[in-house]
Formats: sequence, structure tokens, C-alpha cells
Amino acid sequence: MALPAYDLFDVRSLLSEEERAVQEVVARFTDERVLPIIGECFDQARFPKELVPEIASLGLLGSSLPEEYGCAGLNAVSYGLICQELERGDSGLRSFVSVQSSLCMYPIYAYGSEEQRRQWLPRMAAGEVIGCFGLTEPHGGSDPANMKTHAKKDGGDWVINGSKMWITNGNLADIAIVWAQTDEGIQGFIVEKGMPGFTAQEIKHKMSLRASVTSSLFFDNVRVPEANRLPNVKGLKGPLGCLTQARYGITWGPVGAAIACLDEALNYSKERILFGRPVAATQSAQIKLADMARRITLAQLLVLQLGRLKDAGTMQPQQVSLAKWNNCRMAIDIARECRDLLGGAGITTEHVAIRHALNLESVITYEGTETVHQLVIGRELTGINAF
Ligand code: TGC
Ligand code: FAD
Repeated sequence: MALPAYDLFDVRSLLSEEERAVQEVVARFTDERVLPIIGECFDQARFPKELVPEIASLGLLGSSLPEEYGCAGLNAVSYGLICQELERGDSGLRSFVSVQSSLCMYPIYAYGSEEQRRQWLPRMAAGEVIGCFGLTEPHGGSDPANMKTHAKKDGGDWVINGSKMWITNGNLADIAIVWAQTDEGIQGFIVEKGMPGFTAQEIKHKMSLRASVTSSLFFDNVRVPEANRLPNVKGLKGPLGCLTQARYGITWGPVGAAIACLDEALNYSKERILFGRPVAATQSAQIKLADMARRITLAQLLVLQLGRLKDAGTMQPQQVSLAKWNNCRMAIDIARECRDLLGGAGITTEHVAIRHALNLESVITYEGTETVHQLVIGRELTGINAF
């Protein structure tokens, strides 16, 4: 019996019925709604905002948060599968869902007041309110402790000054979760679109994540009421705690991107006849394809175990670092190798490999660069901080 090419170890059999159902629904959405338009969106540098209501109606926004806030209350493995299937379409769509779910809804849920949860989460789950997450600053994203953006208490308000850079959803967003230095350490604020002094400017000329909005945010004496401060966290562990959630989803996403590339390269190399035989009949192509399937299989098993640990409440940030490093590296290498197997045809967005390869340049950089995650593991092994 032939093994399914993209699931050589039958990882699917390890999923629950509910997890399989979630994967099927999102896979169908990607096949029917994303793949027909996404190449053109990438060409046009356009985020397909028209898909947001459907993404919301499928329960994909804040999917792990409780139903009492209008969310789906799914487990971590289901969230991972959502990320995997969306990123099989495009990293930009997965980014949109990661930011909304893990970087905006999660901090409101985990660090916000009950009023803030009730005010924002149901509308964010419904896609009526879009969020962005402002941590990175122009002088260096890897070292967020060196934060210049600050908030000063003034009567019952806070006054925020500074800037953020490379912010996904920035120009789309109705609210921004903004991290700022205060006299009591780093704190998070919900900054609303239209607050005087708050502006967003889209970053143009990107060659990666072109179907996603990326912006700079500027804060010029932005007055934010105390009611918009996230009351239940202080210090860098606030934003880093959100990053652990988002990075977890990102460990799954590139598995989808890699599967999309392998699928395309397999089909192409079986049909492409050179020197009187299909490219897929050559030993070198088969070794390349087999090696891709091997790496995808290892990545699938890695994220499933990570998800099981998360659902058991025992997942550690260092484990997320290892998986983010491994799976981004796996996917970007596979995307580039698939691009090569397609020859010249591989350089246009008629085929998916180049788009995924270019997108993965961002995915391997954001949420902690590959080097940052390697140094996290190095520190774990040696006990020595090399940052
Ligand atoms: P350190 O100063 O030792 O720790 C500060 C506090 O934070 C705690 N902590 C964590 N908590 C949860 N999750 C984690 N991953 C955590 N890492 C640290 C830590 O226990 C401590 O707590 P406490 O109670 O003692 O105060 O910080 P560190 O030395 O561990 O951090 C250094 C480093 C380099 C790892 C960290 O600064 C880092 O991760 N830098 C990279 C920054 C980054 O990833 N930025 C991402 C911005 S957002 C983004 O890219 C969104 S893209 C989204 C998309 O479009 O999909
Ligand atoms: P730098 O930190 O300047 O790093 C430059 C180089 O130095 C890298 O190669 C890095 O690995 C290396 N380096 C860093 N530290 C060390 C060290 N100790 N030793 C050796 N080498 C080191 N941020 C947000 O806050 N919100 C968002 O929504 C968001 N979305 C993004 C979307 C896109 C498309 C992109 C590209 C980025 C996004 N980011 C976002 C920012 C992202 O998190 C940062 O780009 C990332 O953290 C790296 O920061 P940097 O770009 O300033 O690079």
C-alpha cells in the first residue's frame, strides 16, 4: 500500500477526531479560497482582507481561548493544525491569524482585566476588531529589553512616546498592543486607532510576506487612559510570554509551506521530461525529494509532541525555540530546493516555491531570528548566556 507522500509516518492517526475535523475544514478553506487568489495577492502586494470574515466564521481567531469570550476553545494541537493549513496557502495569512490570536487576543486574555476581555475578545474573534502587536523598535528587534518607547503617568492617563517597526497588520489594525518602558518596568497598553498622536505607516518594497501588511507605528504624546493598560503583567516576561504562544503556532506553519512546495515539485518533476525521461526518474531528483519528505516527517513529529506538551501544560519556551529553529530552517531549505527542481519556471509566482521561499525569509527572522533561538538552546545546554 502506498504511503501518503506528506504523512509518511501516519501522524494523522495520532490526531483526535476533533483535531482531524479542524484540519479538514482549514485545508478546504485554503484549497478553495486561498490558493486561487494568493499568487496574485503576492504579486500585487495585497493582503486579502476579504477573507477575514470567513476566517472568523470558521473560528480561527483566538481559537484556543474560551468559548465564553466568543472563541472556539480548541486545544493547542488544533491551533497548530490551523497554522499549518493556513501556511500551506501563504505565510501571510498564517501571520494574520498568529498576530490576532497569539499576540493580541492572548495578552488581553492573559494580562487584561475582565472588562478588557469582555470589551475586545468577542469582537476580535468575530474579525470586527483587528489587532497588531508593537514590540520591535527600529534600533534592534532581537534585544527588546533595550526599549526606548516609554509611557509616563499623567493624572489618570498614560502618555506614550516612541516608535515601533516591522509591525504585522499595523495599517489594518483597530487596536495595537503596545509595549512601553515605564517607571515600574515594561508594561502593555491597548492603543486605539484614532487616538491623537498615533499613526501607522505601511512599509513598502518588501520582497517577502507581500500578501501581508507590515507597518511602522509612531507615538507622539499619545494619551491613553489607565483603563487601557494591561493590569496583570509587568516586565519583559509580558511580551515574551505572548511570543511563546505565537512562536508555538509558527513551529507548525512552515510544515504547511514545505508540504506545498514538495507537492508542487513532485508533480512537476514527474511531468518534466528531460534527456528522454521524467526528472523524477533520476537518482539525484529522487534523493532530493526523499530528503524533503524525511525532513517534513521529522518536523511533523516534533510539532505534534510540542503540541501535546502544550496541551499538558508542561511546554517550555526552550522547546519552542528548538522547534521554531528546526522547522523554519527545514521549510526554507525545502522551498529553495523545490524552486531549483522547477528550473526557470520556479522563479515566477505561477508556482508556489519562490513565494514560500521568499515568505520564509521573514518567518525565519521574526519571532526571534534563527540565531536568537540557537543561542537560547546554547544557553540551556551550557548554562552560559551568550547574547
Ligand atoms: P530575560 O531578561 O532573561 O527574561 C525576562 C523575563 O521573561 C521571561 N522569559 C520568558 N517568558 C515567557 N516566554 C519566553 N520565551 C521567555 N523568555 C524569557 C524570563 O523568565 C524573565 O522573567 P522574570 O520573571 O525573571 O522577569 O530575557 P532573556 O535573556 O530570556 O531574553 C533574551 C532573548 C534574546 C531570548 C529575548 O529578548 C528574545 O526572545 N528576543 C527576540 C525578540 C523577538 O522575538 N521579537 C519578536 C517580536 S514580535 C514578532 O516578530 C511578530 S511577527 C508575527 C507574525 O507576523 O507572525
Ligand atoms: P536585529 O535584531 O538587528 O538582528 C540583526 C542580525 O543580528 C540578525 O542576523 C540576528 O540574528 C543577529 N543577532 C542578534 N543578536 C545576536 C547575538 N547576540 N549574537 C549574534 N548575532 C545576533 N515585530 C513586532 O514587534 N511585531 C510584529 O508584528 C512584527 N512583524 C514582523 C513582520 C515582518 C515581515 C518582519 C520581517 C518582522 C516583524 N517583526 C515584528 C520584527 C521581528 O521580530 C524582528 O525583525 C526580529 O526580531 C529581528 O529584529 P531586527 O530586524 O531588528 O534584527
